[in-house]
Amino acid sequence: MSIMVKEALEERIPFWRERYRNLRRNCGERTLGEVTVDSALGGMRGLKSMLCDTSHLDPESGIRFRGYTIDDLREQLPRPPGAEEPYPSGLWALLLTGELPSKAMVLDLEDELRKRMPLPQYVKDVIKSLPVDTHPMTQLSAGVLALHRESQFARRYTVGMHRDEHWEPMLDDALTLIAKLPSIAAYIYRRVYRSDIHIDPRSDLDWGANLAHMMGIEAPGFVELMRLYLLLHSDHEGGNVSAHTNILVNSALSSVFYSVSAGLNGLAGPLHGLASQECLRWVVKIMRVYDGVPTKKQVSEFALNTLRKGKVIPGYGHAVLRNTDPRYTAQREFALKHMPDDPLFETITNIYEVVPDILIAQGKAKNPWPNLDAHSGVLLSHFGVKEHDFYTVLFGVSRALGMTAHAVLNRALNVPLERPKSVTLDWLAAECED
Ligand code: HAX
Repeated sequence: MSIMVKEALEERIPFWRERYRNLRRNCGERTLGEVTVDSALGGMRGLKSMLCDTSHLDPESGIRFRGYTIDDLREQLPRPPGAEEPYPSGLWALLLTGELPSKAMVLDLEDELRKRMPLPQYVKDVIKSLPVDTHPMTQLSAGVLALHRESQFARRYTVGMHRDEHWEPMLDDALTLIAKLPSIAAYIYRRVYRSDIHIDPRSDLDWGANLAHMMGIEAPGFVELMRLYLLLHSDHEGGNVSAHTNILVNSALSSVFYSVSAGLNGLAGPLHGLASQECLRWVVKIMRVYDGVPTKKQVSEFALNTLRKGKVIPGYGHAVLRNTDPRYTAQREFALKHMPDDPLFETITNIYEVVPDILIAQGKAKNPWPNLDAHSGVLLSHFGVKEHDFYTVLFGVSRALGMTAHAVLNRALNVPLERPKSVTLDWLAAECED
């Protein structure tokens, strides 16, 4: 493998390693914050206790990918000829290398991904061995796990490899996984919802466009949506459930196939990535109950009823964000351009105007504003992907860009095994009595 992304990493890794070593050597004892009883009991919210260089989440303004906003990237990343949205693979190159890639670097990466795209038969067989009504996220996670057979990292580790070389086969595996993910996702889609009739990738299409093609969704605009979607869902710092799970598992020197599969299992939870399917279900249900686009009063009635039943409003709230998610806003801009009159879009606009006030009045959610999952399903549904159970699979394909970048970079820095200290309730009670 000799590709430009690898060369860029080879050039930058010595600098990053020195910085990492110096920080540990010179500031290792510096305190970054307090660990409170609430940290231990409340899901470690806000605890600054891990490294993630690919993106940073500001509670007010949202995500920055290597310092760039979503708008920056939509403007500055290379695009396929005539396309509105950039190559998602360009975003991956940015996450990995820390610098905006040239068009030549992205095309080089696209070539490498294209070569590795075909799916081995045994992966299809593993997926096929599951009952067809198995949740698509289970099928995705199983398919990714099965790919561990391809792991160059595992092979070289068994033979014996210096730890400073770990990142190279990790990158090789990351390329294999990212290349094959659209094929796995499309295989599941066609298996479950399209009579098990499959579509081969095309050699003239980029990674994002091939996903749309292999799913068989020909609606104009869907390819652009896929490129935007794959960019927006890719990375959200290191502490969210999927990213953190991947980092934790990878810290044991498990391959990216093991660690990303584990991360995907976290993404499959309704408080995380499954919120995208839950959200669209909720929207469709309101429209069914009120026979079309609901008025704001009807949305309010419906939302209050959801809360009364002790459920959350899907797509609203966030563990870190304290404002409307810019990923929601980017999708809203896309909808205003491509589907302003779609009744689903009108409905979520009414929801956006009503739900934050309801959550504020309820006084529990720290963030009453929408996250990206509040919008994504409406866009997918507009272009014909109406199978809600599948939405988190697309999220997973995108999130793997971030997860694999974390794995490669943490191996480059030789970040050690994660092993926080747990405490018992008795220990905490005794501590609090002092
Ligand atoms: N509807 C109703 N209640 C909500 C709420 C919502 N959308 N969001 C938060 N709350 C409640 C919490 O359930 C919690 O209630 P209790 O005190 O009774 O336990 C309280 O408000 C405080 O929660 P918080 O501190 O504001 O939120 P957390 O950091 O604990 O949780 C969540 C963040 C995203 C899980 C939460 O806001 C939620 O459940 N939202 C709905 C599901 C959702 O949209 N998930 C996707 C998030 C984005 C993401 O990761 N995508 O992959």
